[in-house]
Amino acid sequence: MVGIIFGPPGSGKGTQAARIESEFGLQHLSTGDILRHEVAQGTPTGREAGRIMAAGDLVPDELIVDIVRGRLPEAEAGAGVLLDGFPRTERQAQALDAMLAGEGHQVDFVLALEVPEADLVERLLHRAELEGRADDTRQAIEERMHEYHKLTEAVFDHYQRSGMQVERVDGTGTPDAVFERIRLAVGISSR
Ligand code: B4P
Repeated sequence: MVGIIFGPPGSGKGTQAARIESEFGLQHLSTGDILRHEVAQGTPTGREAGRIMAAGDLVPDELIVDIVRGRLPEAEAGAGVLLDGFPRTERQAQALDAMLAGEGHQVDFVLALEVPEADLVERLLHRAELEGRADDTRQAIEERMHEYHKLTEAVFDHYQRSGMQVERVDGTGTPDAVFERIRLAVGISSR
């Protein structure tokens, strides 16, 4: 099974993906986490991505597609994979579709978390106080929202057009309340 958790920055993708992983056995593959690990390790990929991420911009499609291509087969091997933060552009969505088609697979569901922008900014500024993430500054958050509207929203349309199961989920309220809505929306059986 291949699922995508989709939504604007701060909508709770990482938070909910961790729960879906532990309850449904889908392996959580977060491109943001992978990139932050590369940055922390000081690898060539991390050096290229770190500056771009801190500014709130998207890293180049080719770089991220290569990362996912390298990890997808292993991640898919068990019960399936939940992609978090990927695809984030139409080109990434096309690349993913082609990768999966090569194995006779396709995206099974897309979960789209919906949260008003004012709440998103508040969540990210709150996280900045707790974790001090380089891209949780007011200026970078503004740029991330801009990139989301300019490039990432198109991914939602891409999957809706192709007739996939796309579920909009209200992402407001407590993480527990959001997870209950996800459980109802996707209806995947627990392992
Ligand atoms: P990500 O790591 O994906 O960052 P994000 O969109 O902010 O999501 P995240 O998962 O961290 O936050 P969440 O919504 O769970 O990407 C970071 C950067 O990496 C990108 O800007 C880009 O530069 C680069 N990148 C990654 N993938 C890429 C790709 N495919 N192509 C190009 N570039 C890519 O949670 C946010 C906060 O809200 C948390 O503090 C959480 O505790 C809180 N929260 C969650 N649920 C809540 C709730 N219900 N109520 C209150 N708070 C809640």
